[in-house]
Amino acid sequence: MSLLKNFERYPLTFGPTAIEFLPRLTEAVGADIEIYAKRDDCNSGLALGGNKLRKMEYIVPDILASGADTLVSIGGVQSNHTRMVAAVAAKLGLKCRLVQESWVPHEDAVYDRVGNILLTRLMGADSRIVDHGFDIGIRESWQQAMQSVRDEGGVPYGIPAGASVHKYGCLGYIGFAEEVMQQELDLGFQFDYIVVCVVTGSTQGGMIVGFAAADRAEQVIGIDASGALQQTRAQVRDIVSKTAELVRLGREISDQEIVINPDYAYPAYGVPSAETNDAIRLAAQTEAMITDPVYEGKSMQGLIDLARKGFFEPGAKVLYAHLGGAPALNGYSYTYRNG
Ligand code: 5PA
Repeated sequence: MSLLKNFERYPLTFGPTAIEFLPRLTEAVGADIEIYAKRDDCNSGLALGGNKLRKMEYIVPDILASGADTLVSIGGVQSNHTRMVAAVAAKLGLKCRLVQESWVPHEDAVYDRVGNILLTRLMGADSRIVDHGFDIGIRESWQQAMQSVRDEGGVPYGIPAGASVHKYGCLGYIGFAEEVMQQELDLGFQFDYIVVCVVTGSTQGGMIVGFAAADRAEQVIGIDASGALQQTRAQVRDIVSKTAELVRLGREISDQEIVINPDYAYPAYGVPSAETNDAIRLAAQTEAMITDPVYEGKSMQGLIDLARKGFFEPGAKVLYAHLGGAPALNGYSYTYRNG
């Protein structure tokens, strides 16, 4: 029985996302495992899709009930999340005000004009760039943006960074876990590990709660891309506990069930290492699967490295959760000028 049966969902995605075997990547990695991907990067027709739409499906009913006329959210300049909030606003006929902070120490002549922020502006959002550095918590600039909407006579609906500390932010990825378990029945086997990028926490958090219902939470391997492990771990811990209670999981989730590997976030949030770039190139050149330097490239790097180090036992079936994010590549055009 679904943990989500009492929660309303407003469809923004095409439905269950594809799971595909990645034979050429599996071979190139050269470990005795099989690599699959679940393609949440191809989940919707809204502005190139991605993980935030799964989260937003369970937040939209609350937005509509609130009577708000403006969505307010926050992220970095190349935030995928704010692109998705802008998309949802456009689709619902609401206004959108975004605070885009300088989260990434990256210099590129067109960084603030291409990729996510270009799409965000194109969808009519009022996007305001501010100077603050990286932080996944509740931000003053976000609260100020809400106030500025009120001052103008509007009714704001606030969505925190990555929709993560929102009451319903984790529900979408509980749905992901339930969807995987359903797909496993059709595939005729179970995955041994699910590898997922973690920053603000509700993607992995939802998976942990969803898989915990089958006592499989420890199979969810979070690869930190925040470079702020303690804060990210504390945020995942907090939202997992609150969400387990919200959906009446019926038991506590232990610290051991929250697995986050910090080894691939270097040198900084939003800055790819040479090894991240190698992973991005390998996935692109073997499977035409496009990953980005901020999030998915780091979880791909983690998957490849862990596989080569023997972290996954022989014969393991590993599911890479592809959460989207490719538009940010445009902000790194110099890095990939030769491929
Ligand atoms: C993001 C997040 P969580 O924030 O739920 O942990 O997800 C991490 C993640 N992959 C993984 C992609 C493509 C993502 O966009 N992005 C944020 C954004 O502002 O875009 C919330 C940070």
